[in-house]
Amino acid sequence: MRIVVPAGGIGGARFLRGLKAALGIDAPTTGNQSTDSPITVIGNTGDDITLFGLRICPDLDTVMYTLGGGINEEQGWGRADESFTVKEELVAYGMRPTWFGLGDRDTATHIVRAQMLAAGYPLSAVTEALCDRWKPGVRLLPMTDDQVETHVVVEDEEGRRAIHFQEWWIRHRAALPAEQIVSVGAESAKPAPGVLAAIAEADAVILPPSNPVVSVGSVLGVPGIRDALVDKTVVGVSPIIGGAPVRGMADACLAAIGVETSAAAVAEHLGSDLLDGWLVDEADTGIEVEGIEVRSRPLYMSDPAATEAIARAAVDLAVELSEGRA
Ligand code: FO1
Repeated sequence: MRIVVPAGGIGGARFLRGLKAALGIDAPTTGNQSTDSPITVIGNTGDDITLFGLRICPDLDTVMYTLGGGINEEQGWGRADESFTVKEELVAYGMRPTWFGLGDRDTATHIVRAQMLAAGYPLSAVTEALCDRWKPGVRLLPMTDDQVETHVVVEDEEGRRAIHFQEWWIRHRAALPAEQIVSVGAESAKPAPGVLAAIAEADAVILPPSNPVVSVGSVLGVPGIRDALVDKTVVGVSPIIGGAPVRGMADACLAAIGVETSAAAVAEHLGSDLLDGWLVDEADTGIEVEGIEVRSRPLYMSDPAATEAIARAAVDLAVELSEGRA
């Protein structure tokens, strides 16, 4: 069974760990897992930022580290056993910005990526090379090889301006009201090699509980991807439980686009032409969304077994609905 998962960072990566378990994809083995895994991840690259001459891809790295066993578990991003000597030295040189938590181990990933990009390799080839080491057990594709960056229009005492998503997210903790969220470059971006083929060949598409605006939304914003997904059976897992995001600050992003922070509103926002099924938590039992099959079950990814059960339920609903489509 081939499954495509458009994913963002922390929530998406944790869900993918459960999906691998549900499909019996065991721990990293020898050989390059990216080609023979039944799971293809279309990773969000809108979070990407260039700092200190390095190209940093937070959501691709979060998926790669989480599934490859290198993630800082409690943080959900960055490497385990990390140190910040390079960051301290950059500060000592007066380098800006100082708000980005650049870890020493993580810096090696960004150096490999910067070197390969400078040599002319596309991001998809870089990602495959990095996954040769981490063996995430899924095929990890960037949503595009073109540069697409999420920027946020804000206004404060410094005036009205657009800042990079990372500055809004990390420095301002998304507390600065966002007037607009813009995917800079999306209109001319093309799906990365293999993305449309993976979608066409998929038996099911699952939208994990990633941020529906800046993660899943960014992937859907690459021209051609959403249209390709509409033809498939798509089941989403709500990132909102009982009116609040489980983790992260999706509510700040939803407010920026005028969408209520609720499981029903997010499903309506994603669209009944895209979504066939929508898993919501028991706190949201009984909600109905026109044209979408809503099922409720516990959705807190509280431990590996719970996460695997959620992933299993998403796959089972996709199978049920795809048989209905046949
Ligand atoms: N998130 C933070 O809240 N603070 C940080 O200092 C930080 C640094 C960082 C470094 C590398 C990386 O891959 C991710 C990092 N993140 C940090 C998370 C980042 O903001 C991502 O955009 C989130 O994953 C949101 O999707």
